[in-house]
Amino acid sequence: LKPSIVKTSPKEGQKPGTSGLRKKTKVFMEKDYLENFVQSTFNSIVAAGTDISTGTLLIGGDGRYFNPEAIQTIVKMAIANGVGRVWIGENGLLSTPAVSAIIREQGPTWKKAFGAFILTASHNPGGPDEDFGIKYNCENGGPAQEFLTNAMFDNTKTITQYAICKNFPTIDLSKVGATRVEKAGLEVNVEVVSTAATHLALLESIFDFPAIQNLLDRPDFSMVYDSMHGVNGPYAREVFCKRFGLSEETMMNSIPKDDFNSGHADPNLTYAKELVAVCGLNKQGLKIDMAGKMVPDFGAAADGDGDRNMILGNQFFVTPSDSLAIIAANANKIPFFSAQGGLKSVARSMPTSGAVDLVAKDLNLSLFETPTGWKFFGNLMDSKDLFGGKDYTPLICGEESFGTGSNHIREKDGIWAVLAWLNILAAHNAKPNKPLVSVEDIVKAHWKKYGRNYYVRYDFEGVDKVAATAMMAKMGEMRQANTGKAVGAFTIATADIFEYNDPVDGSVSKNQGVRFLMADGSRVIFRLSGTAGSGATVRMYIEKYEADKEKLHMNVLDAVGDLIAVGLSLCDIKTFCGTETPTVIT
Ligand code: VG1
Ligand code: CO
Repeated sequence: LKPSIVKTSPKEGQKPGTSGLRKKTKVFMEKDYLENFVQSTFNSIVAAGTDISTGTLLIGGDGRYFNPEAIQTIVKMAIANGVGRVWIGENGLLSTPAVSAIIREQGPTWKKAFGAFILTASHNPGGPDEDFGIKYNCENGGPAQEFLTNAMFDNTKTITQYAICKNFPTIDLSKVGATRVEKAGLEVNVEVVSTAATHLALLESIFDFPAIQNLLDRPDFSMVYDSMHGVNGPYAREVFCKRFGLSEETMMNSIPKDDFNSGHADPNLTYAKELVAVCGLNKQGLKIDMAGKMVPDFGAAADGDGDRNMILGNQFFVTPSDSLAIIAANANKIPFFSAQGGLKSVARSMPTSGAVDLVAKDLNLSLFETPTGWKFFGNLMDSKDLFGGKDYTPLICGEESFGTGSNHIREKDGIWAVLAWLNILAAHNAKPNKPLVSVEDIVKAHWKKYGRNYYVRYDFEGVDKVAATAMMAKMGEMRQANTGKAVGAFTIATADIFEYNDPVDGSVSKNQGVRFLMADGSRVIFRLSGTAGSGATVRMYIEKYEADKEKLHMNVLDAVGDLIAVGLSLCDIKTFCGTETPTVIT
């Protein structure tokens, strides 16, 4: 077990983005590419004071192509770097929320994980010609904070060598159990662990499972859950088939595949088209003629790594921003929150609609607006422990990009959101012998009370990075000139570049997107994606609030059509990037 020291040289562009480092799989397969990043991570966490010798390192991924090979490499490097114990998810699989749950699980010191490598590019397609990714999560179960990802990036720019135990045996990832190897009198433990149990136990402690069981047992209620051939399948079966006794038919695409069956495991109206059709909708979220065919009362989908969710009712689409607001408004029906004296705070990423703000105001909750990406929610969740801060928990967080969760872990949690909706539905249907209160009923009642935040996001994928960067810079430069200007039927009250001052640790994150805040409360926001494996993706977020009770049930694109036109002219994407036709609308 003698570590080899291998000479290497820096690789371009190893800066972790919104959620880890994502590149084409072939780039990750190049000589030393993965090794450099892993070594830089070890160097950075050790420099930051992490004791890697006494705790456990967790490794798992979403099952995409190159996942097993990457795991074997990381194990050999972990041992060479002095990690005492390694846990690997069975078959190399671990969903992102399960990783977070396992890291946070309390146990004897050696059982407590100090961190994890998650091998995922999340919703990006997988396969030899698609994307791969790697992300490091810390002891709190959340993605590494910016100071650490910056340190990793700096390390990748100066790296000269890495350590690897080339002769460490290849681990059989399909066999749960331990491999122990003596190393200079020390025992090195590598253990393949079965993965769903910890997460399931946590979920069971959060939700009212008996009430959900009653709902699922109703003859007039049916559901489907599309795991899109990502890592979510085994977890969904564990909860819904094994625990709740539903039939296999409720599980769509639940076998993980290394290329997601050539699909795009992104739960939205465009990519989850199989589920969307089963639930009686088209990709605009409009009802289609089902010719008398049975439609499920509840539909859900997950992304590649199981942290995203899409919620559908019977021929009804719930936008992620509305879903966040409605879960927050109904949090008292979920035991996790009611047992702690009620929900205390809500947080949303900046581009997420203000629907949850209205709930926060109504229920007197603290409200936080953070940059895009889950790592910013972590500090709020840990506020009590950090810098002697105020306790903002229990807290519910969400993003417009189909991510929702709470402080039960430090990642967004797809299956949590699904169970939250089922718990809320169960509570609304607690009285026996009454017609089913549907997803649609709950959403419409919410709009009636709070008004509706019409919302749409346009993605322009695969545009030229230089052109897109210039477009963003131009809007940034023009912000003062634009403020006060009338555009179409709107007046720009403020044009600015969003910057976040973390209320817990005082850190500042600059340049988090250009905002046009209109005098009537409407918003147009632009960002460049931080998860694109190559090229650039421009995101345009459009939001318009409607309080008029007569106008709550419009087609979204009709409701915000004029604001979309304003957005397209404000950014002038046609001139900069040569297109104004989005590749995806969500
Ligand atoms: C996107 C989403 C963001 C999400 C991130 C990671 O980032 O917009 O809300 O947190 O993906 O989600 P970006 O920078 O491309 O806009 V996942 O499920 O891909 O880990
Ligand atoms: Co994801």
